[in-house]
Amino acid sequence: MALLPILEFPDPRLRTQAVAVDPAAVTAPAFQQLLDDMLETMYEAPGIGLAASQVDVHQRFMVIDVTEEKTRPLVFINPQITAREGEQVYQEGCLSVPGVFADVTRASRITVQAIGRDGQPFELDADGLLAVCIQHEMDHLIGKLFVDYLSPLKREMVRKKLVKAKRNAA
Ligand code: K1U
Ligand code: ZN
Repeated sequence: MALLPILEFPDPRLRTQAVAVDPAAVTAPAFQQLLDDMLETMYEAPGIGLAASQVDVHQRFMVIDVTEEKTRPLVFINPQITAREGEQVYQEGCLSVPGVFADVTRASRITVQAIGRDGQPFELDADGLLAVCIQHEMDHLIGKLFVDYLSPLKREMVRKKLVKAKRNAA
C-alpha cells in the first residue's frame, strides 16, 4: 500500500481529460493495487472521495466513501450519469483545493452506471452527499474543479491564496 501525492490547484495537470479504462485491465493486480492506494490516500487525507486525475492518473475512475465509519468503499470505473433530477446546494471542499469551501448547486438525485472493482457493471441510485460526491469526482475526470462554479474574481482569489501558501511552505 502507498500514499499517493495529490495535485493541488492551480496545477494544470488537474485540467487533463481522463480516458476510459480498458475493462479487461480492471482485475489486473497493478490496477487493483492502484485502487487500494487511492482508497488509502483518500482515507488518510481525510476525504470522502478521490478521482484518479487528482493523483495524476488520467483514467476514468474514482473512489468514494461517504460513511462516517469509513466502512463502505465504492469504486466507480468509467462512470456515466444516466439520469438526474432536482437540485441541491452543498458546501463543498476538495483535497486539491485545500482550505477552501463553497456552495455548489448540483442534481439532488442521480443514477450512475459504472464498472466495479470486480470488473462487473453496476447501476446505483444516489441522493444527498453521495450524489454530490459522485458529481464532484466525475467533474475531476473531465478536468473541472468545484472552484469553476465560482465567479472568476473569487476563483482568482483562491488561486492567489494557494500559490502564496505554497510559496510560504517552500
Ligand atoms: O474530490 C475531492 O477532492 C474529495 C472531496 C470530496 C467532496 C467533499 C465535499 C463535497 C463534495 C465532494 C473531499 O473529500 S474534501 C474533504 C471532506 O469533505 C471531508 C473530510 C473528512 C470528513 C468529512 C468530509
Ligand atoms: Zn475534489
